[in-house]
Amino acid sequence: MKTYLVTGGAGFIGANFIHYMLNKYDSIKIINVDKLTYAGNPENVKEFDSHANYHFIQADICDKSLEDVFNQYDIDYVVNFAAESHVDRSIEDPEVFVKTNVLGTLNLLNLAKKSWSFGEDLYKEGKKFLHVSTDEVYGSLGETGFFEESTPIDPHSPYSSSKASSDLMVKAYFDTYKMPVNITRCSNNYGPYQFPEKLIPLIITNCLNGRELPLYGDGLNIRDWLYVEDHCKAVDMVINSGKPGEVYNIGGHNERTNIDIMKTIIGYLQTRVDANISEQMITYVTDRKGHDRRYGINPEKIKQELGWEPDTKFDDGIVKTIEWYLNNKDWIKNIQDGSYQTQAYVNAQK
Ligand code: NAD
Ligand code: TDX
Repeated sequence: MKTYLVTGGAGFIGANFIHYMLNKYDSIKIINVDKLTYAGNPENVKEFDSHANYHFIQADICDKSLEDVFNQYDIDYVVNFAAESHVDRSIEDPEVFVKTNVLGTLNLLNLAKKSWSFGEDLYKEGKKFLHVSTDEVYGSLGETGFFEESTPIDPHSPYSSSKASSDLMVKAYFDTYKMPVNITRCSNNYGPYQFPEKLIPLIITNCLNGRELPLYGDGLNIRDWLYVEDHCKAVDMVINSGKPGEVYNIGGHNERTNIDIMKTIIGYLQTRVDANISEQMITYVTDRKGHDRRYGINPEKIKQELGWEPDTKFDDGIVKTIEWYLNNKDWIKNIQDGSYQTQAYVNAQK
């Protein structure tokens, strides 16, 4: 039985990954280490509270005493989702991004290295440190071309710079110590459990609450959207079959302008929920500082080498996502009134 140390598993993608893995495999164990920052919500994984192969630990990835976790459980795979993830917050306060994203990743690398006791030039079979990164480390594209794994990193925001720094540290542990690592760089995710500060859940929840829909700049910035489960499937494949030391880009060629995303959500909710939900709710606001214009992933490497393909088309994924938020109004309410954090604390103490 393989044991996975998943960090950040109470957040959006980490929680979806835990759902994906525990539903797919009977014979794995998952240890979820999450600090429960504002972005962590134990409700996202509550259905596994009494699952025999799941264990939750509230801890900071920067904490050196996490060595106890490596000692207690025989960890085979580290899957590092934990991060400060919101670009706008990084522009306001970069420091915590460096602490968690850079120093936290370094701490995990050190703990894994010690626990796996690598010798000289030794790739240890069956061990893997998978670092979940982002296409934002490549910077911004013009109107043509895509991010390749060979595209030089050129991050612009404090968030993407911190992710790029952690990527380089992971690469150093492969180059220097031969630690079997992979780095995945995925495009924008959407789906259930995404915190409503990010574009898609923010627009859905603001539509439902009759609030303005803030659109940055001219609304024509482009993001490449992937349904979260397809990202989880790719991470699983890279853990099992990715060549040590390699970077894998993940994306489904689904580029949309932000205004297009807003109009799609408004159009669906207008007929599904309330005819008063309209494009008049869109409010053009001051642009994000240093706002990257366009992201677009070339996923050929993961397709060719590992046989990965996305399963969910955007038109289906966005409907599934909107319906999830409509069916989980208490989840939204608990975030909006802040009770998810008290609740989170109480649950974590159990
Ligand atoms: P999120 O903000 O929803 O979740 C982050 C989780 O990490 C939270 O549960 C939080 O409590 C936890 N965390 C934060 N600091 C921690 C610390 N110091 N110690 C332990 N836990 C901590 O983020 P997400 O959107 O799920 O992103 C997960 C990962 O995927 C991140 O590394 C992000 O850079 C990457 N990524 C995200 C996207 C996207 O579109 N959301 C795309 C590509 C890559
Ligand atoms: O209110 C908004 N209005 C708006 O126009 C918000 C929150 C965003 N935007 C724009 C900015 C971006 O062009 O929408 C686009 C998407 O914004 P975010 O949801 O904040 O995502 P982004 O900045 O693209 O970063 C996301 O994808 C890559 C994740 O937050 C990162 O963690 C991931 O690495």
